[in-house]
Amino acid sequence: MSESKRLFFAIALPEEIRAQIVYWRAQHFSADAGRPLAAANLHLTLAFLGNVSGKKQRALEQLAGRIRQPGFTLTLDDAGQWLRSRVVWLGSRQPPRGLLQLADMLRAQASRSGCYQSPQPFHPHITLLRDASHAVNIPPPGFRWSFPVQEFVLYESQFLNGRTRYTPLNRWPLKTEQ
Ligand code: 2AM
Repeated sequence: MSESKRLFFAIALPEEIRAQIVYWRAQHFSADAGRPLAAANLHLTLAFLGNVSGKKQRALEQLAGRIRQPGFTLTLDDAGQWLRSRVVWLGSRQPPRGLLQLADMLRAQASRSGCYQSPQPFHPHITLLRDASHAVNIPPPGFRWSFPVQEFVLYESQFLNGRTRYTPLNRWPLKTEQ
């Protein structure tokens, strides 16, 4: 039997946006605010799958390949902190409908395939800091980060040598924006 992998579907961020976010984060948050995610790891999760066997991974990939959703523009114009999960995040004041529909579909497919999905509503976000256990001042994002989303990605999450690494395993295009 093949080994299981810890998987999630997400949206990748363009490299230049990641660089701008990391610069903004370094300017506004001191070292004791929390543990910053590496620039390469910044992403927006659509559906967390947990530990998945090779067989289930292939089934989920087939289902993902059937999704015919339009692309959309993602604007990162909101930031906040969740003290319960101890994260500082970036997000959208008005998440695009395409993003919410895509996440709904992937979460429904995951749930039907036996991957536990939290009953909590989906709050699209990009985690910037982990272990942010005390309230910090969150400035508004300095300027609007906007970019077209034309695909979604299946990532493997690994913890190796004390570091978390997200490796893209597969990706699927969204339909061209109208
Ligand atoms: P987070 O950044 O808000 O913690 C990989 O762990 C990605 O899956 C992260 O973006 C994480 O969101 C998300 N995720 C959602 N549910 C999770 C869970 N139960 N355990 C770990 N990660 C989860």
